[in-house]
Amino acid sequence: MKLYLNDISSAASRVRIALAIKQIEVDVLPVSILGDDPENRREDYLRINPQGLVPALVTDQGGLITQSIAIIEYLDELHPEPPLLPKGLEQRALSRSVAIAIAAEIHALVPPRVARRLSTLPGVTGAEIADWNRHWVMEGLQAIDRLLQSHQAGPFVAGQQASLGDILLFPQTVNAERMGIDLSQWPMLAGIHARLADMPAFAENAPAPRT
Ligand SMILES: N[C@@H](CCC(=O)N[C@@H](CS)C(=O)NCC(=O)O)C(=O)O
Repeated sequence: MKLYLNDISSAASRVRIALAIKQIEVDVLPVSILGDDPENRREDYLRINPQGLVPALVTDQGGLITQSIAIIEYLDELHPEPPLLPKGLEQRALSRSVAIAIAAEIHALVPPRVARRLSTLPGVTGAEIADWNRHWVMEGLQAIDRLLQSHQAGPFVAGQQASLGDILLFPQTVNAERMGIDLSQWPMLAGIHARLADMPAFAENAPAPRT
């Protein structure tokens, strides 16, 4: 299989974590996503992934899978052990809820293409874009912490094993810390983050810092 990615991408980090948990090897093809002429917006890459985003997986059959959650679920169905969703139905739903809250409600508001568009609007400064990013990450993580508290979650997002929800949570909390957000204001979230940071599949596949 071939995985198109960028090391700084938190969406690609999710897939790298899933691959590490399952010990699946793939060919990695880097795609630049920052700057004035990033590879992800070029025609060559749009022919591979019409959405122009990373990650994108090309399967052994030559099929294209886009969207990190769909890729992770594909890998989980292809190689069921160890499973990436808990056994209990409600726990599976909780794991998915957290994953979708991160992908759809937090990350979707703060990727490079949003910053690029905001920077073209009259009078919008770099500081205001940083404030925008911080706002959505803080509001989103706070809501997830409350959700996890209401489910009396632990030690991981949905039970005793790290699952899909944790795989999406970790790159987001790593990036939140890099933005200067103090996770200790959300003790449940901070506890889960710390346990994940101790696991090599997570720690070794965190998104790289932007240089
Ligand atoms: N919902 C998508 C998000 C993919 C995405 O936004 N990836 C970012 C990197 S983290 C990207 O390719 N950004 C390029 C851009 O925003 O122009 C997923 O989960 O795979």
